[in-house]
Amino acid sequence: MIRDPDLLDALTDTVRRFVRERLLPAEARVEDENAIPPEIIDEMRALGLFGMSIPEEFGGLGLTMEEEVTVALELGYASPAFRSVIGTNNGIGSQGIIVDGTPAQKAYWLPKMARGDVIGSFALTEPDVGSDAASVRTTAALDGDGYILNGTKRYITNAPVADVFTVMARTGGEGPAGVTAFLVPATSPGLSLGAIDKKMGQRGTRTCDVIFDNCRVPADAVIGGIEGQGFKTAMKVLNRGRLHIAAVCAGAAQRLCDESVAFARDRVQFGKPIGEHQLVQAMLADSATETFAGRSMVMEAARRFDRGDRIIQQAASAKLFCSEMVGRVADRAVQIHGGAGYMQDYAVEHFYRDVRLFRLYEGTSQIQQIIIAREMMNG
Ligand code: COS
Repeated sequence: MIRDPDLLDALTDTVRRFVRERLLPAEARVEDENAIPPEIIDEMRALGLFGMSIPEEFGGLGLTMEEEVTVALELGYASPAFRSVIGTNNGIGSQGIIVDGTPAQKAYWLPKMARGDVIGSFALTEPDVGSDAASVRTTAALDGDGYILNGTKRYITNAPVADVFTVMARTGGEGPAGVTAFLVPATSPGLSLGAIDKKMGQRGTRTCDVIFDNCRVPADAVIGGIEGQGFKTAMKVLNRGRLHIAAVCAGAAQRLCDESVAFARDRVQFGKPIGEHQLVQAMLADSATETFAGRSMVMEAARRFDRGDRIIQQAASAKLFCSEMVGRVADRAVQIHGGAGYMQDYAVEHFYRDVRLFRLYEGTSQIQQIIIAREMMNG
């Protein structure tokens, strides 16, 4: 749903200009330094990007899903690490509070997150728990007027800079019904961080372990105040997150198409630009077609989300298709660039590594297939 097309156009234009004028020129520096320049983070704050999907009443832009994916398509055009800075505040780091938080939790955390003063992070994955999210082993034992958390969370995006974690921990028996979601400030006694992970790509985005060693939180840290709802909260958060990631993939695919066309126009072999050779044209055409398909899927799923339809299947389909699609597009982009595509002088080299993550996080492609098939079988 687009509430005001002119306003959305203005926002999209602003973000597009920001991406072209500020982010693209900083990509090489981010690769070299493995960090996002602080002035860029400040500019993102000023643009309101930390609170895109946080409701207006809490100081965010309150974008609908269709509006959010429109902006995410633009942000996806730059190195994924830039989007990741604001990704958790708009997605998995804040959505648990938005969808299931108590009024007090919303009033306390959301305005700070919307301003970018507080960075939220989502701690579900563990050393022994990834796809089987209902099996989390981190425990939260009731103790007087609070809970004691013990366990380790792994590969947690933005953990090194996070101020508050949405933590999935076991309060009851086995399975999904035993999982509760907690809001745990990074300063909580007993919470510590592991070493920064050395990743394949997405340099500039930091992940690490989050370790709970008798970490005490008050009873009002339970999201929504109800035990046993954490798994469902996580699933709802991921439904929205997967659509957002699909949009980022389609945005990255567009960038890879544009880089490929620019190179194919410039590079001359056999007496003409390689873009005039049919075998290169076939790769360009396949990439453009798949990018268009991905973009169309994302927009349609987002419209249905805003209508209030059940979009579990469509969000999973969009995530599955777009993350796999951008992998193929990145592969073709490197192929079109030839030897140059293997060199760090060209953006396609790091995009090739960066986009690999999209098939893994917020549910692997195989998990999306399982979700899609289950929705189909359950009618
Ligand atoms: N949206 C809303 N509710 C959902 C849901 C969704 N996408 N998926 C499951 N639920 C609900 C179910 O309806 C069920 O509710 P009831 O108890 O009221 O019936 C409850 O949650 C338990 O669901 P289910 O029995 O399907 O749990 P499973 O353990 O079988 O879940 C999947 C399996 C694959 C869906 C889940 O483990 C999953 O999504 N794994 C991937 C996790 C992931 O993305 N990890 C990445 C880390 S986060 S970056």
